[in-house]
Amino acid sequence: MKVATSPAARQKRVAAIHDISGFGKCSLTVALPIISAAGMEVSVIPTAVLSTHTGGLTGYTYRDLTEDMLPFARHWLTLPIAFDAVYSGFLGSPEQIGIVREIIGMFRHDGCLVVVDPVMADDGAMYGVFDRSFAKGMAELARCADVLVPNVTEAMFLLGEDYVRGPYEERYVRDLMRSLASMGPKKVVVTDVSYEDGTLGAASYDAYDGGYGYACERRVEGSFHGTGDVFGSVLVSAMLRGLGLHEASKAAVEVTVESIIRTHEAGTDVRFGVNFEGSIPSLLRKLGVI
Ligand code: PXL
Repeated sequence: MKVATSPAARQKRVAAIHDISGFGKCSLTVALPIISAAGMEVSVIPTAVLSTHTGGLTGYTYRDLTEDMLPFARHWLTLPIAFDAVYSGFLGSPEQIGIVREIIGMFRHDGCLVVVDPVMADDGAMYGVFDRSFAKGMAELARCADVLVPNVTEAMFLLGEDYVRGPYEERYVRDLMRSLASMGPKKVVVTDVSYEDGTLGAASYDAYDGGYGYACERRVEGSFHGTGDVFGSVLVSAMLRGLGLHEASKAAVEVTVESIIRTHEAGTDVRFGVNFEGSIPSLLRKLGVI
């Protein structure tokens, strides 16, 4: 058996900072399989452990791990390891916003991509576990990102703007992305953007060269849970495999929409997450892994 051992074959490593929801396919139960399948090692700092996610399911258990996060990171600092990306998502308490900023400061170096998904809202409303003051804190975390990946609701809340329902004028979304980039992140991808009824996509902006991108597919009615995490995990995987921002965003739209269509056709309860597993082969082909 021949195993690649050249320096070019060094395996990349991602620090993923999200909750683990036992059932419902979101956050770490999505980030781990997707990023691992793409060939990257994933180290995790869990923010909370829940029996299920909080979107439309009731009675879930919730163990907040705020106290454990800095000790995790400080332990890692004693090891001879570095991260190619830090990818944060759902946080278990408002105090974790400052903690994640501190952890990013510990692990940031020239070759490390900091990707922040400011998970807190969807479809015009904050998630029940968060309030509007959480959005102000999230804006502080967003300032530390190299790549910021909000959905369109989160984008408006980060900027302190009232939610406006789509379809949108392209100019409006471009202004939104430039405003987000002026907070700090040089690359911005906004999901859940449509310019036309019946479509769903993501817009991207790279402040380094002023370039915009937009990728869209057909919209399936319904609010499918965990799709932001599928999108973010594919985006991180694709960028670490060397795709540019707009290409990576297109791959993430395609995988997310394919997963939604597969789940819709199977008639699965939308709260139970999407069948992203069926898209792993096509993801690996898009990324040139196979
Ligand atoms: O997919 C975002 C997410 C992650 N984790 C938990 C959630 C949600 C969205 O509702 O509840 C626990």
